[in-house]
Formats: sequence, C-alpha cells, structure tokens
Amino acid sequence: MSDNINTSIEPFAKKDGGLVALDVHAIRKDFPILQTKVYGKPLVYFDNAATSQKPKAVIDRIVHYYENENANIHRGIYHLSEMASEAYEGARNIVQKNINAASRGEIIFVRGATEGINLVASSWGRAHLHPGDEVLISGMEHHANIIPWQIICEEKGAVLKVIPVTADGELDLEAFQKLITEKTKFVSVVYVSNSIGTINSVKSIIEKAHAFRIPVLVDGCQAAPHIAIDVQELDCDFLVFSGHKIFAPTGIGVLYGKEKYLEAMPPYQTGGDMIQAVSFVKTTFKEIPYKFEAGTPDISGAIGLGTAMEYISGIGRTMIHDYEQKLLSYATEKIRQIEGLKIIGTAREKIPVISFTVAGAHPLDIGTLLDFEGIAIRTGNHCTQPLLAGFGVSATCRASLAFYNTIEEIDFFAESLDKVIKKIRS
Ligand code: ALA
Repeated sequence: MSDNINTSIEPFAKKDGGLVALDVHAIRKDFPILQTKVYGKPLVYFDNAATSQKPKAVIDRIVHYYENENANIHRGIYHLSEMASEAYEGARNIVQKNINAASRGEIIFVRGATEGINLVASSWGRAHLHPGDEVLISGMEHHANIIPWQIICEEKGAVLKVIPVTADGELDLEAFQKLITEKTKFVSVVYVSNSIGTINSVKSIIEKAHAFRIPVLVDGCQAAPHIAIDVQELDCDFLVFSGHKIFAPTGIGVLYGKEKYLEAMPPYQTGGDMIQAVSFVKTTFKEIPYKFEAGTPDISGAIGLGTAMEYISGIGRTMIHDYEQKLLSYATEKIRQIEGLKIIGTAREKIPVISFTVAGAHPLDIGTLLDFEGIAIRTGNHCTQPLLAGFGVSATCRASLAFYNTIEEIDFFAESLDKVIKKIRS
C-alpha cells in the first residue's frame, strides 16, 4: 500500500470564531477501557456503531447513584426516593434540552431505539392504520425499523412501501416523492445509516411528508453520537435513539414524540406507575410521559444517559463533528488504496462509518485476524440484510469511529488490514 497520504491532519475545529484543538489524547483518558490491551496490543476500538465506550463521568455517576441514591422513583415519600426521582427527572430535563423538545412530557425513557419504534408502530399503528393504508420506510433501515412496521401492517391489512437506495448509498428522493400518495399514513426513516454511514436529508423528507399531513418517525440512533439533533428544527413527529450508542449505558433509550401524537396514543405497556386509578372495572392513565413508562424504569441508566449527554455537550458538538469528518476522510483515503478493497456506501454526507468488502477475503476472516492485532471491527450484515442485498453482498467489514479515535489508530488499522488480507490471500 502506498504511504503517499498526508498524515499531518490536525484536529482543529472552530469554537467562538477561533481555532482550537480537540485534544483527543486528553479525551481518551476519560475512557478507562481505551487503555485496555488485547492479546498484549493496545485496543483499537472501531465498533462504535454497535456500541460506544463509556467515559468515567458516566461510570462514576452510576456508581454514585447506587452508593448514595438508590431507591424506587415516584413512589416513596422518603429522602432516598426523592433523590432518585429528582435525578431521574433531571435526566429527562437534560435530554429535553439537548434535543430541544418543546416539553419534558415529550421525552419517554425506553429500553432503546428498538423499543421506541415498537412502541410507535404498535400504539400509533393499532389506533390509526386501516386496510389499504401505506407505511413508507426506506431501503436503508436497520431491521428494528422494518419488522415492527411489517408486523403492524400485516395485522391491519396495510402495505409497507420502501424508498429505494441509489448505487452510492443515498436515498432516492425523487422515488420517495412518487411513493407518497393519499394512501400513505406514516413515514419511518433512518437519519444516519448504521451500516454504510449515509446521512440522509431527513429534514426534506419530513417537509415533503408534512405537505401530505403524514407524521414522520426518525431513527436517530446513529445520528445522536455524531450530529446535534434539534427536533423542533427538524420538525420530526417522533425520534428514537439508544443511550449505549452515545456513551451512556445499555438498556436505556429515548422516544421523543410531539405532544399531540403522544396524547392521542394508547399505552404500549401497562402496569405500575403509569396509572391514575385502577379498579376491576376500569383503569385511567397518567399524563405523558408517564403513560408510556410502565413498571420500574432503568433509573440508573437514565441518569447515566443524562451525564453522557452533558459530557458530549462539554466537548462541543461542532468540535466533535469537525474532528470526526477529518477521521472519516483520512481513513477512507488510506484504506481505499488497498488492492481489491471496495467501499460500500459512498454518499456525499457520511458519519465516520466505513463498510467495505475485499476481493478474495471473507469479512469474517478479516475481522478475526484483525482481532489478534487488538482491532475491533464489526463483520456481517449489521442488521441491514435488505440494504446489503441491494449492494449484492451478504456481509461487509465495518469500521465505525468515534471522537476518541485517532489518526495513529487509523494508520495501524490500515497497515494491519493490508497485512491480514495478504495473509488470507496467500
Ligand atoms: N445496530 C448495531 C450495529 O449497527 C448493533 O452494529
């Protein structure tokens, strides 16, 4: 492989009009796991689209909760329960502020994006879909934004339609325009592709759908770690994301929904803490968001999520974006020089996710051998079988980066990749 690449990329970003550096080496010290060795080699963690690593601030906040505040929320009149409730509701305020939701009632804590989509498909779909209606998703969806719609469409006699994807891995917006008709009742679309990294023009999709008074759900899972999300600016009707992709724990996520929709939707799950009054004859439910939070929630997870969002804000979204874009161009240029390597997904706007195949080398073999170098990438279909089928492949290697990754790691990755490919082919 040629080394004819400019390696002097400085991670500079504009802040308050001046140029300041994102100090990646200082940031890395915030993430204890990044100091780990794998088979005696420094961990190179390039599987951030699957899950991100957690800063010490988040880990410490969770430990603090269990050491000092643990109690069930909304139920106790005693000190600990009040502290736990305050911390949990405080996390809701942080999320509201971070995504600029109009009210805190629009923020529902769920297990993750998957549960958020299931909630909307099931609750909204059951109440509003009828035989012959159409639901529009895209060919770039994660399975979690396909199957819930498939199931509810089957149940209600509705039809699932799919926005096609171009050869570059972008959504075909002309085709989208034609697919929207009087029959379309809901659009559910991914903001950023988990498997090929494309950033979709969701704002324009939302505008076009709204012209037909169609509500739109945005799967913001892969957008949330990389892009500042303003739900009022986007004007999306629903948005979901998972905490574990944005440096928070697993098992917690957010469903944002406009008040007017959430108010009109029936509960998804029922049980404790979501009721006003229960008798054997009838139950009445609490107002939003509590109507959708049945049972004891993941209290520490929500608190950890709030801390993670504050941590990201502390670094600065613009700074993260600019730095990550440099990582993306550097890594793309570096690996595309490897003979027989093909990048799947070459959209104009991408997050630092690079999916690729290599002639004569199976993704699983590449992933396994890279692991021996301490490098973690994901191989397989990335829960997007229909998208990969459209590219004529069943599996890719995927390197997905975060703001704590470095140019040096990319260099080591590219060298190791070249080495393991030669080994496989030999
Ligand atoms: N959806 C996750 C990924 O893309 C798990 O890897």
